[in-house]
Amino acid sequence: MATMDRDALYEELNATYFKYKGIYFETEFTSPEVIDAIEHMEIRHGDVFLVTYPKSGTVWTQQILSLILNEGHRNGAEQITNIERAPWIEYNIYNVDFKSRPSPRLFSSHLPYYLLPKDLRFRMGKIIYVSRNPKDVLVSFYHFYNMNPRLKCKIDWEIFIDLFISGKVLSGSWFDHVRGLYTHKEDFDILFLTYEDMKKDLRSNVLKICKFLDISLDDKAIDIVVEKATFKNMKDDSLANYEFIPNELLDKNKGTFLRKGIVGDWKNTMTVAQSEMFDKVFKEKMGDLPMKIMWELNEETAS
Ligand code: PPS
Repeated sequence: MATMDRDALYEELNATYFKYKGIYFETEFTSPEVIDAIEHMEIRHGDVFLVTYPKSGTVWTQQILSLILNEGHRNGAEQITNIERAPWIEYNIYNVDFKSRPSPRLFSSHLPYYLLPKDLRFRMGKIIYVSRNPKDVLVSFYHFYNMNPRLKCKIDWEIFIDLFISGKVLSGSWFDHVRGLYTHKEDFDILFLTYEDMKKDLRSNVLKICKFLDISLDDKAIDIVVEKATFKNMKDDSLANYEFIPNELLDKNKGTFLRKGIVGDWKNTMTVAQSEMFDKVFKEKMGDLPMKIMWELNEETAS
């Protein structure tokens, strides 16, 4: 497949995505009206919102939350995909009727803090925010963009780095997204998790989620959640891994949604110069926050 030059790519991106309130969205699956309506979405006590920047472990956490919240899912009795269990509020592609869903409702969103339902700011529902080190997000996002059947040419890696750093990608800037939720955390009932910590010790993160949601599961049930949420088991489980999504939405001839699932894959893709440039940008944009980023992990000691 041919690689696109910068101008051709910008033209194609403009045709595929639209920018609204500072954020890029997929034209085909949402609209400014949908985004505006979200602000007034009625929130119930007990609602759980999984909020992430793309490629940060959303589907992984959807799987974990589905397993925690639904015993039927845990024992395999319910053949319901994660996308139906935890529908996207900004991309409701299956037209799920949010109002008729029984509590506790589970939703997913890549929206920045300022576009989330207003009631969340009054601590009506709970937010679980998962972040991932931005170099791995960048690499994962790059592969994901190249699985988008609506983009006709392969995107150049160097150009994609620029787009990512300047926030000209779906869901906007990683830096703004993470900073936004982090610096407004007092407004929300929120639990922060990281992809890397989940890789390091999945069980303790499952327990953390249960505690936050005030759900008590016995050891056996926790073991099942952990087992069904490993990378390997999710990859083999078509309900968990988005394999059911048609190629018109995500071209699986060009890759798999559950790609590598590791910490530190950026080292296989970024040059030393690209990594150093990224470190500089990271320091400028995030240096004032007391955030610790795990850039790599010894996978042998991980769960
Ligand atoms: S999306 O499109 O924004 O919803 O993508 P998202 O689900 O947030 O992120 C996709 C990446 O998460 C990896 N993934 C996992 N890693 C470890 N363990 C499990 N169980 C798991 N499930 C999904 C997935 O492989 C993507 O990362 P990369 O680096 O591309 O492999």
